[in-house]
Amino acid sequence: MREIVIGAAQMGAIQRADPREAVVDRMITLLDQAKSAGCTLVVFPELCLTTFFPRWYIEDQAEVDSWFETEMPNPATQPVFDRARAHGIAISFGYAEKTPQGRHFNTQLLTDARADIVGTYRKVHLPGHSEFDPERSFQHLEKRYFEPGDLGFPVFRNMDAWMGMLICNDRRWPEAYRELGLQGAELIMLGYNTPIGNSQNPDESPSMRAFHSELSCQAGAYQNAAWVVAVAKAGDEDGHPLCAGSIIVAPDGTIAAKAQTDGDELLVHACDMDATEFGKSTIFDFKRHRRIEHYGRITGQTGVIYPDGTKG
Ligand code: CDT
Repeated sequence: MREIVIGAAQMGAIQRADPREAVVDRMITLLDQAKSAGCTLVVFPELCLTTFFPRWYIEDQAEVDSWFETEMPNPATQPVFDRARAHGIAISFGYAEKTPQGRHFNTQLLTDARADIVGTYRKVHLPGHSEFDPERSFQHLEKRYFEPGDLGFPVFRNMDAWMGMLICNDRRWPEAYRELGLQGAELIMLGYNTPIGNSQNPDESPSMRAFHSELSCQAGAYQNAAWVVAVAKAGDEDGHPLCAGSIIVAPDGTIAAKAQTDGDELLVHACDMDATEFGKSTIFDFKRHRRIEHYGRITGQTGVIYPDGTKG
């Protein structure tokens, strides 16, 4: 048995005017709850230090940069690392990263139980658009503010387990999970900010948004025999509601824990990394069953090409 007691630290809304220090206080409260619950690893949402700023069209680069972190930890976030270290809890959280070279990424970090960073992941699948779209009731400008991640899908040895990360929209792409699965990932941690209300599909209900989130995470867990911890930033940010429904999914695809609110809420589950062994050695024994001679299109093309050669 290789048990990790995991806390999925869902966070409620963060308004545009909320300073990082106020958010950090909330993260510390969740860490204290996690300590009381016996957690040894806590996962926070995507871009968890600020409001989901890609909904705002901002032309001034200095203002854009004000949403980014140029180092990690930094004075605002150091208290989170200090509390995690004091509790002996490893953490993973998402933030907007500006590198010393001036590059911008949507990033998630992972620490060990001493709060030392063991690795980072930069979001590969960036949804939305890059220019102001007057047709939309709200913007989704991730393609404007971030570059696609340049680190691939790394997997790290941490706490006697193989761990990888995805970020939000990545969870909808089976290729992302498979990249991690092919490196033996036993635990996949991801955070998300998923708007409710879709100006491109006004009929889509909030429950459909939540269903698709669960469906994607459960499929990714089952098809790679890995634990998936999916953590929302939820609630209403300045009139823009976000999908809640954080979940911890077992390697057989079943939901082990699920959030009940759209606010700050800690889900706790004791996750046995050895529970991944059955799936990895039977139906998803990749070495025996995968037929890579038939998978060329997966990496050879992006869009659809019909059998008659026309492009979709
Ligand atoms: N943050 C993020 O990636 N959100 C996307 C919204 C897609 S709709 C433009 C998601 O997949 O949840």
